[in-house]
Amino acid sequence: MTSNKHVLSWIDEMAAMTQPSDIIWIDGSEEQAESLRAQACATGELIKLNEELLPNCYLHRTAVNDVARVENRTFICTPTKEEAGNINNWVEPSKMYATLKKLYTGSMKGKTMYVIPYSMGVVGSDFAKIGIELTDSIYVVLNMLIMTRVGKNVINALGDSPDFIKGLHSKADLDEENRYIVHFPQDNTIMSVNSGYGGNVLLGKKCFALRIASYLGKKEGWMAEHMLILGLENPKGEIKYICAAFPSACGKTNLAMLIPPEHFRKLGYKVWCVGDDIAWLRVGNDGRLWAINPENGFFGVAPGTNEHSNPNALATTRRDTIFTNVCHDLDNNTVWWEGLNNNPPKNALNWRGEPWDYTKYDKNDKVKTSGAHPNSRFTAVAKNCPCISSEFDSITGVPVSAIVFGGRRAKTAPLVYQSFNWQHGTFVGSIMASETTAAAAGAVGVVRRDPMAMRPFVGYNMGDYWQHWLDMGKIIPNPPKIFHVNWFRTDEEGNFIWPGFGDNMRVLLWILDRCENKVEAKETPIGYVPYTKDINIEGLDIDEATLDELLSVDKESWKADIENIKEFYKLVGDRVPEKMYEELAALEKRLG
Ligand code: GTP
Ligand code: SPV
Ligand code: MN
Repeated sequence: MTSNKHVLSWIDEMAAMTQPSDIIWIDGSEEQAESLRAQACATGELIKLNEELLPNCYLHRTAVNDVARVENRTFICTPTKEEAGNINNWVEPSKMYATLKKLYTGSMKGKTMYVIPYSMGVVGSDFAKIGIELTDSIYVVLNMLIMTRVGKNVINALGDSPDFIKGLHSKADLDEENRYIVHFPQDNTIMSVNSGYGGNVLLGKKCFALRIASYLGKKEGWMAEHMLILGLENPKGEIKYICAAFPSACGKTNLAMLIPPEHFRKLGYKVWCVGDDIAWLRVGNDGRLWAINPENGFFGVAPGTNEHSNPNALATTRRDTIFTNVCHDLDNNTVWWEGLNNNPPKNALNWRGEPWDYTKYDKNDKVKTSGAHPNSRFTAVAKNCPCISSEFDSITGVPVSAIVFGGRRAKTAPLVYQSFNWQHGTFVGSIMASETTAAAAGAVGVVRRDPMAMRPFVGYNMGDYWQHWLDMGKIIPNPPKIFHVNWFRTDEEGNFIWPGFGDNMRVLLWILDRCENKVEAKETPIGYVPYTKDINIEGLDIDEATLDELLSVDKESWKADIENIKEFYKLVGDRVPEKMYEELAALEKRLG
């Protein structure tokens, strides 16, 4: 498919090591995809679902010990440990290459190696970057065909250039002890072995579009962020764009596809989805910050997705979708997950493929008793989303009015606040914290610092990453305003106080009003907080006292948080910018 010497010699080298019996280039054609689906169905790797109810949809189960990203097995192998920083795992590159070589040697014996040329971003756009993933998994090929732009036009766009990201993936033995997700930023190289799960193996996504891209962005003056991109259209037909960074499984997909509450819908408000997970951001000629979504599909959390919480996501998954680790309803050959509806299937297999008894479900032990794994996902085509933005394929992207940070905080963080300026906004991002979720292996519900929702995804030193944010602020003449939201505040019984989901639009409207200087706000030690009257609660069953509570800033819990922030800054280490310490001291002073 190409005469590019850089591509061909690299493939030769990888094939000599992994020793596949066959090499097949993926051309992006429907015929080839269809024949791969058939092959995967024949071996049981995929299960074809009910063609009438779920056309062109498939179910896949991963190994039971391979259901989420593995942060402790993820490495950033820069020449020095200092460059990777304390937040990332690091091994000296030549040592890591040697370790990996052993694991890859002969790992594709008797198997086919698929060559997937893909583009992150619209082929031909200034934003776009090309990658090639080599994999021994048909599941990976079929997912990449949805999640990225794949095909001959990519290889044509690359021409004879050496400028592409090399990705090698082998499932090998799926051995947990020898599972490695490794990045060599200086070599434009990603190597993943012994996993078959999402973020570990779809190398265009977290590995390239966040870890490698964040490194490139630092070098080249742009940003790669764990952010959704949405357009909010007002009744006049004007659309303003917002990017929001929430940690994994904290509501990006939901917010990106929001359906306005009825009152607003009737007035003509609409939300358009540009992206649900990753944004690449650049300064435009007009001095604003512009965003593209480098992906082509959604790898979204299934549990909790339903007709009320996210009808757009649900509609997107009704065709051309690969479901991973959900529950299989055998009566009608469809899929189910917790939170889809109140009718769990009676004749079903759980995510492990075992007969499932829904009456045994225990929400305190989901992994053991649920039908679908808590981190089960759908891989769906972005263009199948009913609210996909007309700018989805735009080569320039969309201009960003606001950047929103957020996380799961039962206390401390109010519903929304605005930073004083870009530098303070960077500080607000740096101190983000959230309860951990099932998206990564490990304990769930533990509060941890997750700066900019990028803790697992920064491809270099976290301190330098914060400096990059500060530097970007200086080169954006007309920067977006920076906010922080928290949909997850709870009462004494642990119930969410804020209704969330579609009603989050009420907060977005305040945010946009602030961007346009249409509304005053209350200055507090942590930033600008709305006056209760300025959050429109028309049609919402919530009283002012509750809203007051949601918007309150509890100084004591903030003071307690300061200690934890200091410890975290210490952990990040020497490269924390001085400005961040100045902001921290200023916050402490304002809190009194
Ligand atoms: P990744 O794909 O892992 O990066 O996650 P994401 O940020 O896209 O997460 P997603 O939108 O799929 O959110 C998943 C979880 O957040 C589900 O359990 C949702 O029910 C819950 N969630 C999303 N929005 C809200 C909200 O406004 N309020 C509450 N209470 N829960 C929400
Ligand atoms: C996340 O964990 O933030 C995801 C899912 O978006 S994965 O692609 O598996 O990383
Ligand atoms: Mn994500």
